[in-house]
Amino acid sequence: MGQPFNSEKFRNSLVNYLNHLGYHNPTTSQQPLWQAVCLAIQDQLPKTSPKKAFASRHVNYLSMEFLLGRLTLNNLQNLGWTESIRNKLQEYDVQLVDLLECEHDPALGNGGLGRLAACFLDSMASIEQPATGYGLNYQYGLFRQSFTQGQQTESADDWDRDHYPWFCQSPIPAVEVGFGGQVHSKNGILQWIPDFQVIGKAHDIAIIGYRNHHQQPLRLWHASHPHPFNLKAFNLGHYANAESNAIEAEKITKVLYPNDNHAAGKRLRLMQQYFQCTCAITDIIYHHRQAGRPLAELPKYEVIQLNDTHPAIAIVELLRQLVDLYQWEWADAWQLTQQLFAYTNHTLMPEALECWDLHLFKRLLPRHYQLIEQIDAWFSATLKNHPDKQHYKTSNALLIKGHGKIRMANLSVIGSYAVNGVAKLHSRLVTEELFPEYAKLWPTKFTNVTNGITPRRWLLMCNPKLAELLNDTIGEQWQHDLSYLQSLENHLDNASFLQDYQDVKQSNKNNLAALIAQTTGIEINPEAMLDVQIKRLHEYKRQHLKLLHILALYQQLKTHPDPNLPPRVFLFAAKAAPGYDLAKNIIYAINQVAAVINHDPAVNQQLQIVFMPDYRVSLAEKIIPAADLSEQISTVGKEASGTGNMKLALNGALTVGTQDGANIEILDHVGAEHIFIFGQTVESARQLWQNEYHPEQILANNPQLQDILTLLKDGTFAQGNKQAFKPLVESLTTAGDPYLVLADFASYLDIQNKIDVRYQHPTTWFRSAAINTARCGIFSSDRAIRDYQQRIWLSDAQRIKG
Ligand code: GPV
Repeated sequence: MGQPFNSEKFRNSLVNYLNHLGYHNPTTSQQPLWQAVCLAIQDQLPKTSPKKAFASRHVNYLSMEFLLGRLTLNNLQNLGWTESIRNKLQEYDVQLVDLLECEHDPALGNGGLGRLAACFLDSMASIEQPATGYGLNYQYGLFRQSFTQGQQTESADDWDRDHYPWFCQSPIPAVEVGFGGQVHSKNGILQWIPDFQVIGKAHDIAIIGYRNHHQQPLRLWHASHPHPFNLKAFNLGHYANAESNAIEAEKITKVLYPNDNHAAGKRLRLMQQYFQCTCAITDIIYHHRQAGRPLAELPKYEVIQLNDTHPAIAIVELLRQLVDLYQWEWADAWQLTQQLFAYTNHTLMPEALECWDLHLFKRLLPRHYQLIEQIDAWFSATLKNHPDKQHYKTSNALLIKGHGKIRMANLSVIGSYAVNGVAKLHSRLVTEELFPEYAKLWPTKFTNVTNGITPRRWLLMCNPKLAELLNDTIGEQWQHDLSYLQSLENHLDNASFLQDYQDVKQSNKNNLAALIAQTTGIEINPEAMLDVQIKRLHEYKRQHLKLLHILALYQQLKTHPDPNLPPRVFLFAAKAAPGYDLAKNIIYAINQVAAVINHDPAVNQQLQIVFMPDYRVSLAEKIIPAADLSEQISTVGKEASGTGNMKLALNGALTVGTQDGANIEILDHVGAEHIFIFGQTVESARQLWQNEYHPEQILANNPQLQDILTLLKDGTFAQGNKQAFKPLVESLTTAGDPYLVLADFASYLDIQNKIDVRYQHPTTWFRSAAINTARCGIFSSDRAIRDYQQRIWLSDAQRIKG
């Protein structure tokens, strides 16, 4: 049930806003019109949600990233107002579709981790799990990407946050956040006197539930300085310094760090983390006390979910506030803290596990450093009578003094009552490989919650034609409960349904082909198989394995033309972190290979390669509904879950994937005939690594692979430059191929041949595609949130009652 829409009120607000913005009729330029439309819609939203009795605690979801994507259509759709607004705008000769393109994606996240947070907010609002999201209001989001002669070029992502119309007024008190300074002892009481302070101001975005009159805040903090202009410095003639404090403070929320699965270890990043956590903890305590509740009851009403270790310093900040501001006994404060926090781990990659340099940490947060030493001492004390205590102390210490580091994952496990991984395999590896000792000490602390995706954005909104076909075939119930997609199974032998399903895919492909032509100038064959790999660029995600496959086909067609090979379009979209040279070299290599192959008449009727620049949520929404084949080919054990894999399968792409992350669960649900699995298992890979892996032997025994590497080394794709792809070639050879690309190459080619054969039988292919849609309901983020409720968020009392 949607919310009632008041057309007259909308018209009046719209005209008012346009006047206010200085435009006097709605047929004016599109950008201000889009803003006015959003503001006029906001005017109709109730200011508060109806109060209900809730089954579970209020969730505070702390994340450094929320990769929201555009909100306008999402909000209209969740409110049930799309048609009314579309019609109203048509009265002014304005097309809603055109207007929606005016919105610059809010890109306050890097990839999977940030997008998961956004899906979770949508689900929590939609299933009425009370929640507040806490994050940062970055002035610049993830960089924009373009290509210059095949190389990635970055530019700043100014999303014009000061005029973003989906922010709403939030009467939240500002927060003071201190940095640096010293800890003094006064009459036995410790006092932290920071060197400087910044002010955190809250900017709320309303997260609107699906057709349920429910909304709750995403609270993003913006840093500024209490005295933006230093009058004293100015009067003393220090003109240049008069604004320096303000500049320093503003820096904190200037830009999102562009690293995915990689810890930068920079002071400013730690400042961002601490700033965000202090604002969130202060706000949580403030609202709890406003409700007239004693502090000791915090864990009865609230839970704080940490989205990886980036906000882990919140654990220490809560402890600090209880001890220093509310004069609690240390032991009581620590006990309460441990009842409040839950930690989600999103990676096992060593370079992504955050470790802070002790000296940097101590200089910036001297009081927190003391508290961490006390937590460390508490942990040692709990091990006092443990038989294996020496081993525990060295392998699990929070502070590794010898190395001068603080390990944030260890802090997160020790400070939380629950720890989860994000797919079954990953959660198993969290206990077996990452924290085996903790898992032995506290076996009940560890659990799994497999990730999910919101079906509102990732089906209903991005694939309206498939949504309509589903409505016509099985009714609309799937929109509220995605497990209803199962009833599609009854239609799999219905030829006309399968034809409609195939027609939807073709129509989505035609639309994407037009977009590709417009953005890259490449005219793809819309009838070809559309094979997509869309995700951040990372060695472990193995875009270079895909490149080797393309080169194998190229070489095969050049030497033995084969008219029976079905045509394919290989589509990539990926950003590389600006400091990640090897990832950038892989982008360059793909672009250079594309330039040659796309212009070679001997192969370009069968092979086309497109690298779409500037991968972002709004682009994913256009690619996913059109894809035939979904590449999920990470090195086993490295991709914690993946969520693009779920979006693509739900929209009827068949997966080619390794037994990694959530691919394994997709396999379990869709069945082995409807997915293409290849490569090493976690166990066989573990053996390879343990017994010293020898990629040079694989190479020596595989002439095809040798020829392919020669192509990359002999300048064929780089106007004769033999060094162009040196980093890429070295990673596969002299650097020892740490991501097992060569180990999986043969089995990858083999499965790709099977895929070519299968694609030549459209009825079986599209039946499998429809089966993927039917069986992926489990990957709704509504299900994931219900799992969090059951396994983590319900208080003990609620669990017993329920
Ligand atoms: I840690 N993830 C990410 O996008 N950025 C990070 O910094 C870290 C993890 C991702 C994982 O790589 C994905 O496998 C996973 O699906 C996603 O987080 C959400 O859990």
